[in-house]
Amino acid sequence: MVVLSKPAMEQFCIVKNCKAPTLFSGVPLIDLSKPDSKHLLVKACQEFGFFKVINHGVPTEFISKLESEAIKFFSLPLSEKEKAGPPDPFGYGNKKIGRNGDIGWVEYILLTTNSEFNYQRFESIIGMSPEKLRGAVNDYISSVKKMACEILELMAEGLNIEENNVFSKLLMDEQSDSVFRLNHYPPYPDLQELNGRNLVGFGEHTDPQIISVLRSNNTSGLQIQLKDGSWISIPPDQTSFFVNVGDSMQVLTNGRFKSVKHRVLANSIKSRLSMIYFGGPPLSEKIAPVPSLMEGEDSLYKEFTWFEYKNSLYKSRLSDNRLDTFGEM
Ligand code: GA4
Repeated sequence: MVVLSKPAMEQFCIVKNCKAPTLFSGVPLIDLSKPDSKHLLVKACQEFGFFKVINHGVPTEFISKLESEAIKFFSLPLSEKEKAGPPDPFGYGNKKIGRNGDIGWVEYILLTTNSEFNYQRFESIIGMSPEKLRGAVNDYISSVKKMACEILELMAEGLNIEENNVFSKLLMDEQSDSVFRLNHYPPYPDLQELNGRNLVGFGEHTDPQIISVLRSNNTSGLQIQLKDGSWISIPPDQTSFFVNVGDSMQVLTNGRFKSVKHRVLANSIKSRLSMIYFGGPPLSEKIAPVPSLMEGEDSLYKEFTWFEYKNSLYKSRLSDNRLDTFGEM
């Protein structure tokens, strides 16, 4: 079993064990094979900014191939894994998240999906083949991106936007600034120390991009925040995908769709492995509400490019409300 080195507990974020551990049974379920899914999708994005997808078309083989590469990597000694770090911004990271002092009970690999990531970092790591890893990541991402685009097209249809591919074109663009992340949350066995509270694996935040598509193994931990501020635990499901509305989508829909606040709590028994595709626009893209959604409405946001948003987000802490800076007064 791989454990992260024992931290000074005061560095970590610990949360009260409220009603959250009861698994929530009301996660909206979107069946991509059903023609009426666009209406349910819109409702889910307005209410939760979050839903679960079945009949997604991503081959199981791609998921298991990438999962086994990830398990192989995360099972290695820290000194080997560190050869693929630091995440500057891409590569292996351990506990430190971002640049401004956030930490979590997590280790991860962050990759870009457009420009060439230098897989040579994995060359000298025992038992890893950069080519095999690259192949597994590329097969997985191209299939998940296809599903994400299908979902984005359904969202646009559900919002009665006539313009074709208004959202999906942003991900299809060769310059799409998308990110891929493999997160490993080792079990945290020292529960007595926590007095029934929970150690935070990945602190609360919203995703800055347009859409995020997550697949995890069967270990719980993911929680989302409801509109009333309460946290609910999402039952894991390794055969489905979970989708988050990101900050950029909230802006594109002039606030109709909600960028969902979420976090991951460490598990005391099992490790959690998740793979997340963050679909972002090209850097030069203006992030502004779609004109046809603006009839009789003012924009809730100042105009900004994805490049400007990224610059500001890397100066922020994980839990900051990053869209605040861009809200119209
Ligand atoms: C959250 C979503 C993605 O995981 C991520 C994260 C990024 C990072 O890990 O480098 C950030 C975080 C995320 C938002 C605020 C900044 C940047 C950590 C952090 C404290 C890759 C992303 O795009 O934004």
